[in-house]
Amino acid sequence: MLGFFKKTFGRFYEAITSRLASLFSRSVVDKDLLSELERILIEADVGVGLTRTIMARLEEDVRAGKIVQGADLKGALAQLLQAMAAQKVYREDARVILLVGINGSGKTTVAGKLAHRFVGQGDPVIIAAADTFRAAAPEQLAVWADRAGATLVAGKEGQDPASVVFAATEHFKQIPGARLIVDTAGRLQTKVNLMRELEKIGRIIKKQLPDIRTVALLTVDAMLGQNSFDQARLFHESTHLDGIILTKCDGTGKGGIVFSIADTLKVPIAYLSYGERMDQLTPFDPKDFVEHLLNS
Ligand SMILES: Nc1nc2c(ncn2[C@@H]2O[C@H](COP(=O)(O)OP(=O)(O)OP(=O)(O)O)[C@@H](O)[C@H]2O)c(=O)[nH]1
Ligand SMILES: [Mg+2]
Repeated sequence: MLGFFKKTFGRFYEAITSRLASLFSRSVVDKDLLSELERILIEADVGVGLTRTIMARLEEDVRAGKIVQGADLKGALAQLLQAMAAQKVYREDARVILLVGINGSGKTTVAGKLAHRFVGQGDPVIIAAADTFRAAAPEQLAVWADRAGATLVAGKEGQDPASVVFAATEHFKQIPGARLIVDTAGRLQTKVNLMRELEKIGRIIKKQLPDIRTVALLTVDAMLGQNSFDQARLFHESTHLDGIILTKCDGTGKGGIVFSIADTLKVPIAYLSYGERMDQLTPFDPKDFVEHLLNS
């Protein structure tokens, strides 16, 4: 498991892990060490506010004599980070997944990866190409669906995406045990249009499949760092978000973003996506994540 994590997320961790190792090996935790830790957390995109909270707790433990050596610090930090990343836990049992996110954040790629994952678990998968805004979108999705062994339901360019979703839900009803993944457009003429469209899609699903557990997952490009929050908030306002998929984790060393997202948005991290291959997606496990982050 360690090998898998290191190989996969080596870069995602690197800014944090290697620098932390030298702190944890010291025999005394002093002011200098703490400010070095603070710098590392901020540079790893843990976020200024959250870093302050973490530092305040650790300083308290130092004052109380609970943290003396670097090893104590490691234990305390591990507990804090795990608690933060695990505030909300994502359950993977939804039959319908609505993927939302700004353009280029990795929705279509994730649709393919999730389809591959569920097909691997033995479930028939239907993908709805609800991005009818971009001409090439259904073709891109068709390639993924084909590779994953999923069925694609697509419309024509410019067709009302809600009607594609309607057709997909009709198909879904015919196939026992199926999963439905809805890929949406990341860009419309205006944000208002985009949000209205997502609301409409949400309404169709609810009306068509009232008894089926449906979740909306937001793809967030990990490379955007702290800039991703404004977008996440925007989506959060019009769509209730059930989880975050952090994408392009292979492209950044700032894995600390995981904690600031979980803490700020109070939405669980559902998956980490880290490459362009179909199997490069993993459910997010806070305990594993923190363990590997703090152990180089
Ligand atoms: N390295 C890397 N590239 C990725 C990852 N996920 C997506 N990409 C690439 O990022 C680009 C955008 O990904 P898409 O899946 O098309 O994003 P989208 O959200 O569907 O974009 P729109 O449909 O335009 O809104 C593509 O070139 C992908 O190959 C990832 O985890 N790692
Ligand atoms: Mg797309």
